[in-house]
Parts: sequence; structure tokens; C-alpha cells
Amino acid sequence: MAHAPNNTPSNSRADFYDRIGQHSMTPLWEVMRGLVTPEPTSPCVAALWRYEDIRPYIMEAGGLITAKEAERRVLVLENPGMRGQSRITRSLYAGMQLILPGEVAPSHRHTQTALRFVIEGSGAYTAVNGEKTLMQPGDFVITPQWGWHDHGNDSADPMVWLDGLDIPIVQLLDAGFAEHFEADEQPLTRPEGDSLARYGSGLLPVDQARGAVSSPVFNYPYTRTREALETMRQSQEWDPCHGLKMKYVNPVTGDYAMPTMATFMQLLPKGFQGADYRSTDGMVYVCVEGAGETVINGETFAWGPRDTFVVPSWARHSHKVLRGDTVLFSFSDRVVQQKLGLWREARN
Ligand code: GTQ
Repeated sequence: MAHAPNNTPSNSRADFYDRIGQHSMTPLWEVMRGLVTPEPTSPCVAALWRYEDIRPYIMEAGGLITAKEAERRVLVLENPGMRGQSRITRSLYAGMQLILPGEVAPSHRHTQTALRFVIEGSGAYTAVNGEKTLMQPGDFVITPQWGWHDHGNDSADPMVWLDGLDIPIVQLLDAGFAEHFEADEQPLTRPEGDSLARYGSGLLPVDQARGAVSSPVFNYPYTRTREALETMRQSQEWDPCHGLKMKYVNPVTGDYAMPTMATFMQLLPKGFQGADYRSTDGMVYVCVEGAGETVINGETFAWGPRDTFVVPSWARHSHKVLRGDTVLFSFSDRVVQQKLGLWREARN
């Protein structure tokens, strides 16, 4: 009888949970509904960073710290639903990097894969694995995992680009390594444009092996991408959700250009009103040209050139063009999800 008052089912369970807790165990039935959900329940929320709003802070950072001291002078775009975690979606990192004229961001390498998408400025460079590439707005540039890379700016103006990295994926897998090069800048061993000529001209070296997991083309220039979209629009039927949407590919494998991040460029014609769409890959968008709005789970986000916005996993959304032909760059973890057989989409 002494135990009777404590012997209700909930008290005896709480006591049990305490006792198994001391052995680092917990009952699945108390957490299962949060673990195995009927559909994705992302902490990621829809968000928009208007370039006009954030540019002053990016430039202010230029007066606070040098690229050399910072190693990378970047303002991280943190998803408002996951502050303090340095991520824009659950699986991806994004940030705005500034390089001022005359600066060098010193050479290093890491197991994370990076993409650069040029937002502002012209003629700053990234050197990757012994080759330098000068960058222009709209260019999509790859830094493959474990490749030496440094950035510099010999132009007269600041350059800003969006960094996209798979940092949270590498973190999840606890597979991160990094090291510094012995000098600020790595030696250049190939002429500028070599990779694009060798791998990005519809040609490949005759004995080309399958090679690395990232594309050997490390700058996909916007001029070429834009021209391709413009030519295709003449015969292409517009997709009701995506307009004319292309993915960047590794010419050696035909797969996405990087092993962990899928990248896309899409043209939405003047007056386009997209239909509802959702997919399990949370998507980061940058507007390159035109202007429009995206309705995400009923909330409207209006964007223009250089603005960045994020659509969470499985969020229903539609794009509408408000001004001119519109071009959107985007990236997500779709390549990973497809490899794992997890990716889903719905057109409703
Ligand atoms: O340029 O190497 O935004 O290592 C974060 C980590 C950029 C870079 C970032 C990095 C870099």
C-alpha cells in the first residue's frame, strides 16, 4: 500500500524513463510521432533577403575586417527558423562574400563543396586547383571538395557573390577536414579558360576517365547560359510550374555538376503565372533578371534582381513574373535526395 499513490500508469512510466535514462536509453513511443512523420516537418521557413537591404551591411563589413584577416569575409544568410545554425535550409549553407579591390582571400581547402554565384562586380577571380577564372554577374563557379582555392580582386570595384556550401551535410556525416595552403595564393599551372575549353565545349580529352565527383568545368559563364535559354525558348513548351528550367551538369558523367548540391537556371517569360509545385528539396533562389513574386505556403515574397529567397522542403509555392523576362538561379540538395531514393515532387 505504501506505493499505491505513485503507482498510476504515468508515474510508473516516468520512473521507468528516469531509470532507463541513466543507461542512456529513451522510449521510442514517446518520440516516434516526431521522428517518423507523415510528411516533412522542416524547421526551415520561407524567407527573402533583398539585396538592397543587405548590401549596406556587406559593404560595412568591408570596413571592419580584411578578407585576409577574416579568411573569408562573409555574412551568413541564416534561416529565420534556425538562427545560430549557419544554414539557409536544413542541409545547406549560404552566405554573401565580399572581396574588395586589391584583396586576397588566402588559399585553403576543405572537404565541403562550394558554389559561387556572382551577384555584383566584374572581373574578380577565384583560383581553383591551379587555374584562375575571372567572374562576371550570373556566373556559376564550383570549388570542388578538397581543391585548393583562393579568391582575389584585381578590378576597380567590390565583388559580391553568394556562397552555397554543403557544410550541414558534411557536419551531419562528421566528415569535415580543412587545411591552409603555405602561401596566400596557390601557383597557377594552367591558363585561364583551360577547363572550359577542355571540358565545356562539347569535347572531352580522348582518354578522359570518369574522374572526380565534381564537374571539371568550374565556371559556367552566364553569357553562355543566357544565350542557351534564349535559343531554346523558341521551340520549348513552357512547363506550367518551372517555365524553362535547366540543370547544370558535369559533362563527364551527365550527373549534376556537384555531388551534394544540384544547381539550376530557369527562364520565366514575361507575364508568366506558374502553377503550384512542391518538392522535398528546400530550394535557394537568386533572381538574376526581371522581377516577380513567389507565393510560399500562402505568403507572398516579392523579389527583383540580386535578391535571394528560400523555399522550404515540401512548401507549396508558385512563381509569378511581374516585370520582363525573368531568370532565376537556384540550388538545393536534390542530387543527394535522388541518390538516396528520397526525392519527391507534387504538382498541386
Ligand atoms: O570561400 O572557401 O562562405 O571556406 C564559407 C566557407 C566561403 C570559401 C564560405 C568557406 C568559403
